[in-house]
This record gives sequence, structure tokens and C-alpha cells, in this order.
Amino acid sequence: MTNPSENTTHRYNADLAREIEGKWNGYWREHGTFHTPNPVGDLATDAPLPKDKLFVQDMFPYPSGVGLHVGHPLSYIATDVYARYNRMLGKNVLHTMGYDAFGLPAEQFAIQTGTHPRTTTMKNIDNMRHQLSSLGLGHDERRSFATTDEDFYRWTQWIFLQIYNSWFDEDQQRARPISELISELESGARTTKDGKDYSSLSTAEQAAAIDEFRLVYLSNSMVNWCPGLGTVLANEEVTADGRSERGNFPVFRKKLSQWMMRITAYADRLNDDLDNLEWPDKVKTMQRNWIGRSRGAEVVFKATDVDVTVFTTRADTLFGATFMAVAPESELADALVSDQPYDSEVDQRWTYGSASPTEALAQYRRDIAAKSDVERQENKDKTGVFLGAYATNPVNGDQVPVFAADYVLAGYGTGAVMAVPAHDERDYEFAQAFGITITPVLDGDVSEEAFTGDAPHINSASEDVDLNGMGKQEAIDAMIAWLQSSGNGAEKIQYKLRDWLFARQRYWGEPFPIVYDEDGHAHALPEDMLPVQLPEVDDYKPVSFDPDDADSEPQPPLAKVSEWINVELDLGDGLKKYRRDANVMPQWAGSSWYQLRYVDPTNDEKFVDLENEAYWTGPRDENDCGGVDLYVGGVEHAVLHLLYARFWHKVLFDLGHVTSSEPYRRLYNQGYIQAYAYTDARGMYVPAEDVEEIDGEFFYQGEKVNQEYGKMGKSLKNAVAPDDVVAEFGADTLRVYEMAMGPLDTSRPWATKDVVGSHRFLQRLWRLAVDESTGEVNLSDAARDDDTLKQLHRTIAGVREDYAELRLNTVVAKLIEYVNYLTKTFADSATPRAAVEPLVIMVAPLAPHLGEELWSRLGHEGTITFVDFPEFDESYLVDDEVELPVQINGKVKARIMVPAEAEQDAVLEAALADAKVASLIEGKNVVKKIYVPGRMVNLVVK
Ligand code: ANZ
Repeated sequence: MTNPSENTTHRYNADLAREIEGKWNGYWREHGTFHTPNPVGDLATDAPLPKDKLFVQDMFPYPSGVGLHVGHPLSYIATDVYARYNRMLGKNVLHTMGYDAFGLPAEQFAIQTGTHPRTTTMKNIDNMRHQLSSLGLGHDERRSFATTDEDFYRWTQWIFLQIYNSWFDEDQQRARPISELISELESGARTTKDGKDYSSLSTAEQAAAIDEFRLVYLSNSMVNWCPGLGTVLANEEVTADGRSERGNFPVFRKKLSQWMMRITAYADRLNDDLDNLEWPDKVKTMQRNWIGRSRGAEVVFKATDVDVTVFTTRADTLFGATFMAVAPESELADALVSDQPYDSEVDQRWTYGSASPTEALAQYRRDIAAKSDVERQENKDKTGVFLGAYATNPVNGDQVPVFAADYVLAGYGTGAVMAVPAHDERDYEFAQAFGITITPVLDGDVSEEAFTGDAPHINSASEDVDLNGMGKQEAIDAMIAWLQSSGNGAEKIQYKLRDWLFARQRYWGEPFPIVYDEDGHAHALPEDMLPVQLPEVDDYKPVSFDPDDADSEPQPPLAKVSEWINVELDLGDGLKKYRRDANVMPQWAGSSWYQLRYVDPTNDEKFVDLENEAYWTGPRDENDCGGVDLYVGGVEHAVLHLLYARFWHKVLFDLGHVTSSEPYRRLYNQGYIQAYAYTDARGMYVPAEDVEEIDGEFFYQGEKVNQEYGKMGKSLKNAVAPDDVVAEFGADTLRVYEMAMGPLDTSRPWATKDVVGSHRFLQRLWRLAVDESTGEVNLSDAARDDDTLKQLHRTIAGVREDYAELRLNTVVAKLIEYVNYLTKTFADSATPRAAVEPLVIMVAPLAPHLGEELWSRLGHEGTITFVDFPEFDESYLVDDEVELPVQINGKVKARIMVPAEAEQDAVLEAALADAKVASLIEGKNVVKKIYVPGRMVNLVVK
């Protein structure tokens, strides 16, 4: 109850919080409190650097037009709390925030309105910076940048050139400069990929031979072409039914010449080096699955004109291979397809209603062009066409028919399979539909479906090999051994990982530092021609086409800017005419290396100085891979972003540009903030903030609506802006609330009505130190009694451990407990200053403005940021007395307090002397007395 006459002018409330927060924000800015010094360069200072350092990083946001909701800062606050805690441990802490600012939304907006994407992007960044600045995040703002800044993307282009000018040496398992390859080719120490002698080639052939080694190359590869959007899409941007996620246009599979990055060269290292990382197991598993290393064999089936090599993980089933299937769009299909009409005896199910295999294949290709890989893999109704060709099964000499079937993917293995319908579900479905023999070679039931388990082999013997009776693994090994010795195949490690399609037909991205000569050969620009700036244009649209026109070809918007596209350059052999590459890099480019730029953001000689890099991210000992000390972000980036970043980092490492071999040593995935959402009768979301609750039912504009629950965001119309919460309670309250909601790595429901609980905690804390009516500090200089010391030291010990482990919710819980203890204990007297000062320090990482304010009111000069975090004294952590339950015949009947160090005899004596125990055993016989040290006493009585 508040006494109406009570004067609370100096109570900690939203107004006071705002005042305090404005003041300390200003102080930090003015004093550059969070400016973190570097060993060398622009950001170096004269003062010696602390040896201990910490680099904390958030996954940076895309500056979207709608700004932030309270879900975004969850991780930003957590990293800030962690960074602030570590500053108090004396570490040099690097923490800043950038913007991942290339990308489609700004470009789409430009297309609709003609506003330059840079204008939109900068406006959104300003808005986000403003929103973030009110949260008290201790970022070194000198290190902030956007990936769209020219002096950032210049280095993205530079890294592209490093990768382009490298090749992967399989023997050394690392990237090396292309110049070293050229010397090896010239000296004859190495031959070209197709085994030719380099010196016998023409200049153009030599260039082409080198291109085949590069880590960036042009490939004629299958892409998702969306004529309606005028762009190629990544697999993730295509829906399961083969349409563009944005715009819902048809997407066609099409062969196009595209820039690719040879990430597959790193498959083994990307897989094996996961062992060195302090990452959630779940994320490691996702990366391993994505890389998808599997051991199997390649087996050669001979056909009339060509050899068909298949990849199989089940070499043991070779005796059961009754047909073959190849990817319909593969060149293999062209090589195999017969130009003769179908034989009249051919099963009609095999002909696709066509007179000849050539015709059937062409028609089939048209029909499946719009299907996505997922759809092709998952569709149970198998389709295909007979190519009019047969191949020889090497183990038994059987002639098996060869089909083109769309469940076989062009991009995996060899793009061809030996089909074993008895033991592979997809092959089984196909064989059923096409009337093909199903021969079991493992002893299992195949009458209803494929048998995919383990069992002894049957029907698996020829003159050369006998697998009968063997189990799966033994048979696989035996068959591979035979394949190798007979020359019909070999063991093969296969990966699911594909090379990275690295070009987009868009405007708002990094232009390629590549030009083409008049013969169409690509040339990398020299470093001194960087950056290749994006030209100003009036029209941001790629040329789009009739959405159903599968035969159209992409025409990026930059292709239209002829004065930019056509250039005259001297690339070392005199002025010549060139055409620039009109593609731009994918949005993943900037985020693949941005951590390195935070380290040295103003360096205009290098992307990062090696000494600065080594200080911040270098390995700590010979077993350490180095990298950012803590990287926090959503699990949705488990694969692509983190795999691309690791790949680029490893190339830079191989080339000697960085000392760390991994970008992120420790990764942490925060949970999501979720919230109630509401749908109307049509199932449409209505704004959650306008929904009223009446007697447990929910209404929007008088209509009853349904309550649901989901991730906070624009799409569910349940976003809460941090600005509103800050206005109502202050930023420190928002920070404490977000951290208190639950363990950082689990999702948690937002409840605006609960925020006040965190606010009240800060009010109680304030009240411990400040008189609400006078605003004066009201602490005593009294010594702390034993109990208070004990509470304090326990709190320090617990909080230290929790901060270090990012258990920030329990930090809050422990601080609340301590505040409550002090409030109760010193209800009628002033609280000892010595009990409150350490509390103020402990709370400062969470509620930094309040921490600063109390610290200064307690009479300290300057900022609390670098004040030493309190230490604890072990002796206060041990209990003098412990409480023990006393059981009588197995049931707890009483509790006794005994000295923690007490011996067995003394404990039993105390138990028997307890009044309650004594009355219960009176007149009975104690037949057994048991003491479990530190745990309990057990008495057996009769
Ligand atoms: C014969 C066989 C018999 C197979 C059997 C499986 C079971 P993972 O483990 O994912 O690497 N395969 C190979 N290339 C393919 C492609 N391009 N498109 C679709 N499927 C392809 O899968 C390897 C298995 O997937 C291979 O082993 C092959 O089918 C199929 F009882 O060969 B198997």
C-alpha cells in the first residue's frame, strides 16, 4: 500500500529512467567509453593493451524498413551484458554492430518507386541505429559499417579475387596461389586436369586449362530460372511445388553459364574441423548432414557407345541391379539415347507415348523442367522414359535397360544409378510402375515394398564373386574389393555438398571484378582497379519475361547500362575493349568475412592487418583454431552462412592472410521471442495490440478472434516495438526483463504485462541506496554482519559463474534474491554501503545506466564500465550448519540442525535428542541407527 502522503519524487520510474539513460548515453558517447584499442593502425593507442581480450559478435541484421521488434535485441542485449561483464574482469573487449545491407527488399522497393536502394538502406540503418542506441548497447561505433559501404565491398571484391586467383592442391589439402600452379604446369611437374602437357597448348588453351583449377569458375550448371522475376534463384528460394517464394512465379530448371565457388574442395576440412569448434551439437550435425560425406563405390556398366559409371552406397546389391536410370538432363542421357524408333516389343509403359527414344526424352525434359529437386525426390509416382539402350552388369553380364528418370539428380554422384528395386524404395516404385523384374539379393520380404534392412545375402554368386550368406557390411567390403581388383569400379567417398552458385541477376549487390575480352574470355581485374562501383541507373528491374517462357535467358539490370558495361582498359597488354560482368554477388558474400573487418575497420591498405587479426582472433595455443570468441545468432543460419564463412576463412588462412583457421570459435544460438497472435474468421492475422480480452475470449473490432502462438514478427502481426517498452519503463527494465524471461537458448513468450515485475526489481534496488523523498543516498557505514556477508559472497560466486556461462536469467534471479534479502534485513535501518556497492557493480552489466547512476551517486568518479567485478571469499560459501532429515522406519519425521563438520556419534545423539523424535520413539526399541553423511539420519524402531 502506498501512503498517499508519502513523498516519492525521487522514485525510480519511467521519467527518472529516461533522464538517467539520456545522461549516461551522452557520457559514453562523449568519452568514447566503448572505443576498443587495436595493437596497430588507426585504432591503436599509446597505452599498453590488456593481454586478455574478448571478441563478442552478433549476427548482424538486415536493415529492414519495419525496424526492430523486441525479439531482435534479445541476443544483442545478451552479448552486451556478456561484454560488459568481461570488461569488469579486465579484458579488452571488442563489440560492435554492422548491417548486412545488400539484398532484395531495398531493390524491390527501388523497382516499385524508383528510390535508389542506397537511400532506402541508409534510411533503414539510421532508424535501426537509433532504436539500438536507446538500449544502452556498449558498441564501438567506430567499427560499425554496412556491407554496402564502398570501402567494405571493395574488400569483398578483393577477397573474391584472392579466391579466383587460387586453386586447391589435393595433395597438400589447401589453397595455393594460381601463380604457383602455373610454374608447376610450365615445369611439367603437373599436367592439366585432362592430363595434357601444358607447354604444348595454345595461349587460349592454357588459359582455359588454368581456369579449370580455379576456386572460382564459370560452369554450365543447372539453375532455377524464374522468368517472371527475371532472375536465377537459390534452391532455398524455390517452394516445394517449384515456384518462386517471392511472387509465386513458375521456376524452371535450366542450364546457364554461372559463377561457381569450389567449396566442395574443402568438404573434408569443413567436415573434420567441426571437431575443434565450441558449437551446439545440433548445428554441427546440420553442417555434417549438409556436407553429407558417404562412403560407397563407383561401378562401371558398359553400354554400346559409352561407359555408364554409377555411384552406389550399396555395392553389395549389384547382383540385384535389374535396370539403370540416369538424370534426364544429363549429357549422359544424350550419349545413351538411341536414334532408332522404339522396337514394337518394347513395353508401352516405357515409351512415354512417343515413337522414338529421342522424341520421348525431349518431351520428358520439357515436362519436368518446372519440377524442383525436392519434388522430384519425394514424388511417389515415378516417371521416366526408356532410352532404347542397354548396359552390362559387370558382375553377372546381364543386359539391363537404361532409363532417364527424374528421381535421379543431375548434381549428385555421377548422375546415374544402378537400380536395385528389391532394396531401394525409389527403385522399387519405379520397377512397379514400369513392370521391371524385382530380384531380392538379401533374404527379406519384398512382396509389398523394398527390403532395406540387413540380412544374409542370397542370389549373389557368380564365378568371380560369392556374397551369399554374408551380412550387409561384409558384402559391401567384399564387392568393393572385387570391383577394384577386376577393374570394374573403385571405392569412392561422395559428398552431398555442391559448389556454391555465386551470381545473381540483380542490381543491389557487389559487382564482380571481372571483365570479358572480345573473344569472351574472362579476366580478373587487378587490385588497383577496385572497387568496381555500382553504376547509377534509372531502372533497377532485371529484364523479366513472360513467366511461362522457359526458353528466355537472364538479363541482369546492369547489362542495360552500356556506358558502364563497355570499358577500355589496359590489363598489361595495352588498351583494349572489354565488357564488364553484369551479375552481382549473392547476399551471402559480405557476411562471409565481416568479422575480420570489425577488427580493422578503417584500414585502407589491407582488408585486415595481420597483427590486429592475430591479436583478436588468432589461435591461443597450438590446438586452438582461433576465431571470434563468442558469436550469437539464430539457428536458421546453421548451414549456409556459417558454411560459407568457414569456407572463405579457410581460403584466407591457406593464403596466409589470417592466422586463425576458423572464423567462429564459439557459437551460441539464442531462442526466439514468441507472442500471442490472433486470427479472424477468415484465418487472417489481426493486429495483436488491438485485441481485447473479455471473459477469457478475444475480440478485434467487436468480432471474436482466435488466439494462437508463434514467433514474434511482421507476418503474425504480433510485433512489439522496443521503443514502446523503453518509453513506458526505460531501457534498463527492458534489458532486465528480456534476460530474466528464461534460459537464453530457449524460446520464450513475450508478455507486456510482466515487464513491470522487472521494473519493480530495479525500483527496490534503487530504494536500497536512495531516499525516494529526498533523493539523497541513505546508506550506513556500518560493518556487514556475518549473515549479510554470507549472502553477498554467495551471490557473487553464483553470479560470476552464471555470467560466464550466459545463464543470464539466473543472474537476475540471484540479484533479485539478494536485493530482497537486503530490503527485508534492513527494513528499519539504513543498508550498509559495503553491502550495496558490490551489488551495484554486479547489476551494471544488465542495467548499465542505473549502474552508472548509482555508482556516481555513491560518490565515485567516472564510469563503472571498467570497475573490477567483485571477488568472493570461499570461506563464506561453506555452511556452518546443515539441516538433516530424520527418517523413522523410512519416513521423514523431523529435521535437525547440526554443525556441518559434526561426527556420526554427535549427529545421532542430536537426532535422538530432538523433541519430536524423542516423543515418537518413546517406549520403543531403536534397532538400527544409520547416518548418511551430510544427507540424513535413518532410525529403525520396533
Ligand atoms: C544402388 C542401391 C541399392 C542404392 C540399394 C541404395 C540402396 P546417399 O547415401 O545419399 O549418398 N543415388 C546415387 N546417385 C544418385 C542421384 N544422382 N540421384 C538420386 N539417387 C542417387 O545415397 C546414395 C544412393 O543414392 C546410391 O546407392 C544410389 O542408389 C542413389 F539397395 O545404389 B544406391
